Amino acid sequence: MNSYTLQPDGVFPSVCSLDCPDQCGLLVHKKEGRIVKIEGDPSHPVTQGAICNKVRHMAHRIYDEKRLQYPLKRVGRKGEGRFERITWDEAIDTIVARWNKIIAEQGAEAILPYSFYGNMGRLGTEGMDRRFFHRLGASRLQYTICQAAGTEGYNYTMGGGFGIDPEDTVHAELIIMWGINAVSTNMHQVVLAEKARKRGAKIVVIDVHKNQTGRWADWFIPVRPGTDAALALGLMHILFAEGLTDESFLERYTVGHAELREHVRSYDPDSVAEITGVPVEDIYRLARMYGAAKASFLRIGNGPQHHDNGGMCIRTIACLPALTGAWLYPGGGAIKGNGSYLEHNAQALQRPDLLPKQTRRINMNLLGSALLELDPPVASLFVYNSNPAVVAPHANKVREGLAREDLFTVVHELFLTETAAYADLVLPATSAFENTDFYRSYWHHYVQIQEPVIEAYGESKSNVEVFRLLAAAMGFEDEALRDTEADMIRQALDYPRNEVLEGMTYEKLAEQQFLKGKVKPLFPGRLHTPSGKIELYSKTMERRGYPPLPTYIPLPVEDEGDLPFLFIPAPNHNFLNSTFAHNDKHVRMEREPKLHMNDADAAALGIANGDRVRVWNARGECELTAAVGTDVLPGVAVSQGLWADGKDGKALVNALTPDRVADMGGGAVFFSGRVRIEKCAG
Ligand SMILES: Nc1nc2c(c(=O)[nH]1)N[C@H]1C(S)=C(S)[C@@H](COP(=O)(O)OP(=O)(O)OC[C@H]3O[C@@H](n4cnc5c(=O)[nH]c(N)nc54)[C@H](O)[C@@H]3O)O[C@H]1N2
Ligand SMILES: Nc1nc2c(c(=O)[nH]1)N[C@H]1C(S)=C(S)[C@@H](COP(=O)(O)OP(=O)(O)OC[C@H]3O[C@@H](n4cnc5c(=O)[nH]c(N)nc54)[C@H](O)[C@@H]3O)O[C@H]1N2
Ligand code: SF4
Ligand SMILES: [Mo]
Repeated sequence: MNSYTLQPDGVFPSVCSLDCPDQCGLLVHKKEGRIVKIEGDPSHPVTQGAICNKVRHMAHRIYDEKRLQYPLKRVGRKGEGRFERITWDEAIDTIVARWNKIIAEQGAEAILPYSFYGNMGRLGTEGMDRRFFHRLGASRLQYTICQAAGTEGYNYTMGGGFGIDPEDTVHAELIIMWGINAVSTNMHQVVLAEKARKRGAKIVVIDVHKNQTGRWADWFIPVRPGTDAALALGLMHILFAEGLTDESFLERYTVGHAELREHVRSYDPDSVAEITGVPVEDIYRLARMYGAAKASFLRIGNGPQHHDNGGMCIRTIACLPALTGAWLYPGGGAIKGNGSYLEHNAQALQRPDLLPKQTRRINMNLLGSALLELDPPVASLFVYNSNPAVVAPHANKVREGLAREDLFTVVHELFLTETAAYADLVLPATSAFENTDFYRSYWHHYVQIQEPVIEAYGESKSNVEVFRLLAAAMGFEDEALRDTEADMIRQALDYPRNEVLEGMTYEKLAEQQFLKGKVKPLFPGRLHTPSGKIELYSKTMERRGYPPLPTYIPLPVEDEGDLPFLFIPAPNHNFLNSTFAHNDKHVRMEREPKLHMNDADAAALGIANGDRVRVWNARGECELTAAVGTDVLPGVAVSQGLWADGKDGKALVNALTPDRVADMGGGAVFFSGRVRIEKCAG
């Protein structure tokens, strides 16, 4: 631990730990040992001194009176939230005794770790935790809840998480924000786009909801949920038909352009308008804008891929820049995610070689079924960095699983979340400002370091510390389970295979706080696809039983007659997933959970703006406040935010979401569920 940074007063460089592409550099101001102010680091080339409202108010969360300080054991019923204070020794002894019993009777695979990226620090999310569970021989979680379908789809086209440098997007002439609510979820992309706009760029937003990002656009294009692939194919139809393609780019850098040209003939603008709800003249206008611009930039968001057809949808959109050769111009091309550039040495960090045998893998999107139906059953669940009782699909099923009396659940958390309320033991976690860790953005090209800025809160411990403690208590003697944070950062960055990380060391990061990867432009160059080119036709997909060419696959229809609305429960502005939903300051900023409806639908149901409405399907129900207008198309209902259970426990939108898996990657389909809506009585 760097004692310099623990001085009581001063300004300390830091990094935002939240699951947000911007991964800002921060300056944390301290007075008498406490954080008094958090601002953006003006010297960070992407942050440039600006951060979001959520993190400017982060100190309210760090020092929230509800923050956990001590280990707790449950004294009430599961889910009730009654606990009493115990010591760390008692907590660790209890876990070890229960796990040893489970291992003796059922084997270690009966233990399931469940986590996500509540804190993006790699040591705490893919480091000591993975080493520990590998050595234990636990079941392995598939991390599919966020972008799994879209990532697989994008990879078929582009060979990995490789897009353009966002800092180059200031040079774009046309910017299309496709299914991304960037004003809330990627604010520095908006700042960069504003710079491009000042130089004459036009900004188009394609979304199912005219939210803050749609209102900011020069042109907002509403589309029916789950139909974006058809729109992209319609654009391709026109680009080919009107000779707006870059033939030399297609020839040099793609495979399958002749097949694609033939294939998209059937996606004529009339049929596409019918499917997508986008008028024919708008499809022509957009295609011609896209065809005329050289440096056109697509920022592809998470929305379109949280559907049953999400993988294929992103695979399809990702083909577009190849048609016009946009990749060759500064600021042209696309970003879906840039996570592959800064790839560190994951084998060294996670140590899969410590696994005694290849244990079963469990898709996190099927947590409810895993807890209720798996055979052999899950006997113990260890949750950290995540709040599945609120964020996982089919939440009522998840909660039924968590309520199992025979399930031994441990939750490592900063707050007594809805998930923690079901735990047998709750362990207090440090905030990122109390830890050492390293961070790499999945959007910009910087690697950053965090060193402790404040002392650990109460008796809280970091993820790395907890897993080191558990390893020692289980009697595991492997050196990898005793490594320090600095050791682990060194091991992760020691990766000669990835030239982008060349020259990046722990020491340099500690000195400079952030370092930019040595990223080369994608073209001219060889992609990581089998052909080394952009695969408009993919033999890999063909082998795996997918259509080899980009294709529109309609969403499966869940009982359309009875369930007239497609329900899109997206994130909101002032929370980050369910983080901040437990902090009064942020809840006040967000006010209340709403349901955006089209005025024609509302009128037909006798619903007026501000009415309480009940939203339900066979999986569950919730109650929201109607926001009636023209921000969504008829047949679509949008809510924003993963609200905590709160006073009435009625804002649990994931009570309604399906736990089907998407077409690719085992991804989640949060946005493909259907519901009914009625005005609440009284
Ligand atoms: N403020 C804030 N920032 C966040 C988060 C947060 O919760 N709050 N979450 C973080 C995380 S983990 C992630 S993954 C990212 C996600 O951030 P984004 O990439 O912005 O993804 P979403 O907000 O899930 O959805 C984006 C948009 O897709 C739209 N949409 C839904 N279905 C469709 C469709 O079929 N077609 C089209 N075209 N649009 C559709 C939604 O209306 C929404 O406006 O944001 C991160 N940043
Ligand atoms: N309906 C609907 N559901 C969704 C989505 C959606 O758009 N709509 N989005 C989905 C997406 S994209 C994602 S990524 C998931 C995210 O789901 P989660 O990863 O569960 O995200 P959060 O709700 O932010 O919960 C993170 C938890 O980790 C805790 N935490 C933070 N730092 C630490 C730490 O250092 N140690 C420990 N032990 N705990 C820590 C926080 O207190 C918080 O309670 O949600 C998914 N769920
Ligand atoms: S949540 Fe995103 S925008 Fe806000 S400070 Fe963190 S990285 Fe920056
Ligand atoms: Mo996510």
